[in-house]
Amino acid sequence: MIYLGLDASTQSLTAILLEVDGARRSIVGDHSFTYDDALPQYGTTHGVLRNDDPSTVVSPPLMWAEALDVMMAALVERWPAEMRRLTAISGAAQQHGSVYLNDHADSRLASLSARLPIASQLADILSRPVAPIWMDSSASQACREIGAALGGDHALARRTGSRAFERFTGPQIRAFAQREPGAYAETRRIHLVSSFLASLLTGAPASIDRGDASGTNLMDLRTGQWWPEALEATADGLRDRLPTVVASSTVVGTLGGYWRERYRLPEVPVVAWTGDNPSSLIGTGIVREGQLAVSLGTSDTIFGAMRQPRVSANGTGHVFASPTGGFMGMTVFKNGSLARERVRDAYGLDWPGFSAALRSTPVGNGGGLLLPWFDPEITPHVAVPGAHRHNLDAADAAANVRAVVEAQMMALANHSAWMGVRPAVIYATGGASANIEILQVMADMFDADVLRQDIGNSACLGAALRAWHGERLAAGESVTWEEVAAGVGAPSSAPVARPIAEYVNLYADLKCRYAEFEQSQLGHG
Ligand code: XUL
Repeated sequence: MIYLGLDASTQSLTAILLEVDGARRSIVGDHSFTYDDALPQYGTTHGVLRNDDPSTVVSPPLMWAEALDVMMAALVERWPAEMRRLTAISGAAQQHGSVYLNDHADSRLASLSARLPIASQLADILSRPVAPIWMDSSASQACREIGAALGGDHALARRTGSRAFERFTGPQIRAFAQREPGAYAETRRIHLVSSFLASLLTGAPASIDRGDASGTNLMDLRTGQWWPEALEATADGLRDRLPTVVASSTVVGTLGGYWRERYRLPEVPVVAWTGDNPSSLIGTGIVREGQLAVSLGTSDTIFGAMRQPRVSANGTGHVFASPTGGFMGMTVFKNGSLARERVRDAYGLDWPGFSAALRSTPVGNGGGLLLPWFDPEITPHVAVPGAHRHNLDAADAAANVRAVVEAQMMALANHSAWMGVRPAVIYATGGASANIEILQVMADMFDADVLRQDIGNSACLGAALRAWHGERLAAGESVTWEEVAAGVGAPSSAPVARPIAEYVNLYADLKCRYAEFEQSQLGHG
């Protein structure tokens, strides 16, 4: 049986073909491309469009639709036999982004012609030509209004898992309805990136899974359904515009005629798509409480499974519904890979040069600190971007490389303390987990062994594993999450980095100084 997992991240689309044959699982194909390279006609940089205002970050939904076409064509060309034997599909997508469809959308999706590319047939179904994505931080006023209407930050966090965050879909919808009331009135349906892409595959409006619905400030975490008061506090007539919420393992439809005819594919179930972070939880195999994973991607995230929703008192992180039916805690940093690249490029380095700089500099950087807020930051909340240095010469390339990596690891450690987990092991994933020098800083900072997955894209692997789990469940066979997480999803058992006591002690002190520096720059010092 062959399962297709897709991951539509901020910068790229990735696919994994997973074969499950009794107890044996293997990756029989994988493919990835960036939107900038494969679809330059959309004019994105790192998958996004920006203007002069650093708080506004959007992407073209039609680019994601065309990317699905490009991907299916590539998969069928490279793995024709496997694609003909496809059993089910699921996906993961960057979280929070919203796609606004008008009255034409349903009938258009139901009657796509297999002879024409999909994107060319969707040009007039959008009531908003762009989708605000998770990097957008322009909805501050909407956050304040929603928070105030629903009893304040803590009350909102207890109900939905998070206080109002600018990138969350509810505040984004409110900001859109206020700024463009005419376009909002023309909006028939609002999808998350995940449910939009699932709808393109099925040719009908797809439900939103509970994991990704947790990133909206609109779902009641305990009931797993939209929270009526939050819908009302966000925008008029919102209930009618949102798809239903379903458990993550739900089959939301079957592969539509467009894909079957155009690529000669079988009529397979499509399992609900989820957000990339909930999907990574499955892909890293950390389905039990007490384990933590760090994903070093466009965003850096730290997350772990939770049996009961425990929100942070100071509003730092998020609690999401997990695809396993439980919960997950998470903290998110916007200045992830783009900040590492920014430092790499500012000093004319390549990745080997970046690693060499880490090797040549002392642990703790002689006390040199950097707050790498090149973009407005999510954690802690920073509206006006800027990098701040302490004891650090901006001209010293190697010291700045160490400073950005140590800063990111200190922020990950400090701002995940609210989860109350002191892990003996950290599961590292995402592009930058290929860099062993970065993982050594992680091991010393967390005083934990670091395990790395052989498969770098855990969100995509999670999607393929969820396709398997959901398809089997629909067929009446229940595969446990322990079984799903075993084997191909589990990281290799030998740590790739182990903590060194001397450096653990040094970082324990530096983490406090970093927190003080952060507070002083935020104006609370
Ligand atoms: C999660 C978040 C990011 C995006 C990036 O809350 O904002 O991790 O999901 O893909």
